Amino acid sequence: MPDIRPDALIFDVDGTLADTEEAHRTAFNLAFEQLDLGWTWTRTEYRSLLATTGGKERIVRHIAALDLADAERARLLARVPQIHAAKTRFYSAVVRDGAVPLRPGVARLLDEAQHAGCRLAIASTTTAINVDALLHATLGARALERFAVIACGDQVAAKKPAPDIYLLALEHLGVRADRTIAFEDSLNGLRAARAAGLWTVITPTFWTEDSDFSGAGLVLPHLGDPSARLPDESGTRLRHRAWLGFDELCRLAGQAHPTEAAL
Ligand code: XBP
Ligand code: MG
Repeated sequence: MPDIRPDALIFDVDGTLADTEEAHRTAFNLAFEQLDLGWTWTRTEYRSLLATTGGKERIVRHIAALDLADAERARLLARVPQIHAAKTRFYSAVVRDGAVPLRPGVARLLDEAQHAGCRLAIASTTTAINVDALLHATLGARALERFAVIACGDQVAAKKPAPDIYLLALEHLGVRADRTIAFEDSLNGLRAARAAGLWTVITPTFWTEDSDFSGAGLVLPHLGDPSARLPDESGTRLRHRAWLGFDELCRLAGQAHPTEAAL
């Protein structure tokens, strides 16, 4: 099968570019404390809450589960934007200070893809503030210029697992889904990318690893690097390479689309 080069790679942010959810969880709890809400999300609770994409939507789900009088519930629901804005201030400050690194292999694959003339894009549920903070902290002052499209947060009403954010990214890129590859970490993200027609690489984290990723094109613990080599069984899937290189990615994606017309 000839290697057929994708026109673009679309990356999810939280859990894919960087393992950010512990920082999000900490930021939520700092905001709850600052606003005297008396809430604390444990790791176990947060892992369950992550089935709901979107921080505001997650807070709404938490309020819905509380035993409250209607008036109190309505009062809290009216405060969700304020609570989420406080959380975003805590989160973006920590990320901007460099507290959350990119996952193994992300910087390397971004470089390889761009060197091969492949465009890069983002499709994330988190806010633009958070995306900017992470990209600047991890890829430098000109990071945003490397991404042809950054689709994120409330640019779409229907968040993942709906395909909307990926369809928006594809539209703004002006590329076909079958010539584009998605990178995700979660089941919601996989469903969104697959519903948009994209062959998808999954790199789960602690927060998402228990999901059934059937339908993914490739599932790896991470993308790998010379300094963070993949365990052998992953290497087997990559013809015993210890990391996912751009050429190998093209080979595997090309196998998934046997016709020349597609990827
Ligand atoms: C993951 C999400 C986000 C983050 C929290 O986004 O669902 O809601 O958990 O960020 P991604 P916000 O699509 O990048 O995996 O509080 O800004 O929503
Ligand atoms: Mg994610």
